[in-house]
This record gives sequence, C-alpha cells and structure tokens, in this order.
Amino acid sequence: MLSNLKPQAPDKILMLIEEYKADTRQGKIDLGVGVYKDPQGVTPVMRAVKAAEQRIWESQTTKAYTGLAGEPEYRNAMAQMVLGDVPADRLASVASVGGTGAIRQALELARMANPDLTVHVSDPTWPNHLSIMKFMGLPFVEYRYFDNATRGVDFEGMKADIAKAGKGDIVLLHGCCHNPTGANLTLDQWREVIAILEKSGAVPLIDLAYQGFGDGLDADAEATRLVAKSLPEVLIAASCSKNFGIYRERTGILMALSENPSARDLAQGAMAYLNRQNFSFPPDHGARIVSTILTDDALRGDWKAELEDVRNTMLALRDQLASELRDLSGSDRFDFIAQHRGMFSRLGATPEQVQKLKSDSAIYMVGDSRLNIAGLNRDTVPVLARAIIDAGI
Ligand code: PLP
Ligand code: TYF
Repeated sequence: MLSNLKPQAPDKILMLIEEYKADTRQGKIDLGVGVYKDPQGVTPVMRAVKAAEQRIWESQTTKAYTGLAGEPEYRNAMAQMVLGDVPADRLASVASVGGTGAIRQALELARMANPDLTVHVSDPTWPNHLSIMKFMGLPFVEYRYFDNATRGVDFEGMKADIAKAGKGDIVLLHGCCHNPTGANLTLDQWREVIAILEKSGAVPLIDLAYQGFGDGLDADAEATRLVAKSLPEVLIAASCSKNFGIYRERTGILMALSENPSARDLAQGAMAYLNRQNFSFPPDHGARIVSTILTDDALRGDWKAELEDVRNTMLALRDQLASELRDLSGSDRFDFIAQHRGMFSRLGATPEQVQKLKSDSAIYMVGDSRLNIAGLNRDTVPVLARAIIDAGI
C-alpha cells in the first residue's frame, strides 16, 4: 500500500536550512527560515519562559488531559493579548497546535459553515497557506498585494480584488508583519478593507503570527482589534511561536467572533469538535507557559521587555541595512527595507540574483528574495549590502 504513495514536493524554506548547513564556506549568512536569532546567531529561550517553566515544574500536580478547547486561563489571556477588550458574548476559542493548526482549523470551520466558499489570499502569501488549501481541496484565488515597483502594497489592486469576495467567502489577511513581503497596510487602509468586507459579507481570517515583532505588542494588534469591533464575524488564528520564542511547543489559538451568543455557542461546539477529530486535546505545555507569563505582572513585564529588545534589534538592523544601501547605491531605492515591518522583507530580486547571492557570497535567502532580517547582525549588514549591489539588485 505505502509504495503507492507519490513523492511530495519538499518545503522550499525548510530545504534551504539543509543547503545552508551543508555549505562549508566561512562567513556564510543564513537569512532563510523565519526564526528569530540574536546578534550571536542564537535563538534563545526567553527569560520569562524559563521562569514560567520552573514555576510549572514546581507547582503542576497532574498532566491528565485538559479540555478539548484547552485551558480557559490560556484562552482568556490570549484573547486579552490579541483583542484588548474581550467581547465575551461573541467570542469562541480553542487552543491549537501552533498557529498553523489554528489556520487549518479555521479553514475547516469555515468550510463546515459554508461548503461553497472560496478563500481569497494575498499574492504572495505564506506558502503553507496555499499548501494547506490545496491539500484540503479548498478553492482559492489570489488578490493583488505586493507592488514590485515600490516594494509596498498595491492597495488599489488589493481593494479591487477583495471586493470580488462574496458573502461567506474567506479573505485571509496577515494581521501584521506580512510574510513574505514585510509590506503592511496602514490603519486607514484597514478601515477601507473593513468597509469592503462589511458590504460584501465576506469573512476575514486574520493570521496573527508576529504580534510584537512590528511596531509593538498593542500596535501590532490594532488592525485585528479594529476588524473584530467592526465586523459581525471574524476568525483569528494567532501563534505564540515567535513572540514567546516557543516554536517547538506548538502553541496557538483559534478565535471566532460571532454575531450573537447563540452563534458563538455553535462556533465553540464546532471548534471543540474539530479539535477532537484531529488530535483530541491541544498541547498544554506551551499554552501553560504563555498563561503563566501573561497572568503574572512580573513575568509579563520581563517578557514584554525582552520582546521589545527583539523588536528593536530587528528595527536597528533594518535602518542600518537601508542606510548602507543608500550609501552604496547612491539612491533611496532600498529605503523600503526601513519601512517594512516584522522579520521579513522581500527585496524584489530575480531568482537568478538570489542564486548569485548564494553562489558568490554564501548568503542564503528564500528564492522569492525574502530575507530574514534577524539572520543579520551589525557586522554582516555591510557584507549583505555589498553583495546586493554586486548581484545587480
Ligand atoms: N502564519 C504565518 C504567516 C507564519 O509565518 C507562521 C510561522 O511560522 C505561522 C502562521 C504559524 O506558525 P506556528 O505554526 O509555528 O505557530
Ligand atoms: O515562513 C517562515 O519561515 C516561518 C517558519 O513549513 C516556517 O513561518 C517555515 C516553513 C514551514 C513552517 C514554518
């Protein structure tokens, strides 16, 4: 039976990790997979996470199953972190297996509610969005998003395209720190998007994987909060992988906002049902770390301070890279790097230029010219800037 299986195309981002490892050149630079690295190249366990784990170790008396939806303490703390004011009469939520698990469950939920739906996704988007939808057999179309001329958002194109989404369709939006481009909407543009969705009755699914990596913990949630307040139905898939640095704990949450309490109860039941069909109980350790931190003033304060350091480190690297490139190119055409937010920027280079960076300079980025800013440090920024100019980008 198993020999009937077909080979699967590997994940290009994950493949790059292996290619980088196999490269024996001195001074190679890894700007591939989206994992935060400090200036020493280490992905640290955050201080508050260590402290929370110690507390859990000391106080936890059982590892019996949690509920199908996960622990209420975690879900409440996350709802508060993401939404600020929690509309309890509208909110259903379940803990999930990472942000990816929340996206998958969100799409399953949407299809249960509307078997005829089409999903509208940005061009480009995180490749796993496409891969999951293909696997599920969900019809999807892309809306214009990245403008390769400005390296910003093609907002007119985006508006025209998302206006084509019909009632009960899903429009997948990145809440902040767009992956892979780094180009984001302003709050005023979000207001326009909301007006379009309000008119059509299409439902937003917000993927929030980088809260705290862009303009700050609250600032990065502002768009999501605005959408949540303005539209009757909203799905939110949030991840704790990046902002708590607990990638391998697989910690996320799916939230669904409904029009009224009876729809909320239906959503809550369906979401718990979906967890049960897929894995029964969601993982608890990462969720418990998160709720331990968020519900303790001292731990929360320390976590926020470290997260701010992470964010500011990336912002400083953005500014340094943009400034080096301004000097080397004698133009401001790379200033978009300082305007982009989150871990990533799409350079807008050709695959050949990306290949040249790899072969000539041992600099690894994703084939679409997405680079992970956190893969740099003060010393490697000038090396990258020089290589970008030498590759003719
Ligand atoms: N969505 C986007 C856009 C991402 O980049 C990631 C990243 O890693 C995720 C969702 C989900 O991450 P995870 O499943 O590790 O929580
Ligand atoms: O885009 C990234 O690099 C991160 C990490 O299959 C990631 O989101 C990459 C590939 C993948 C899962 C996570």
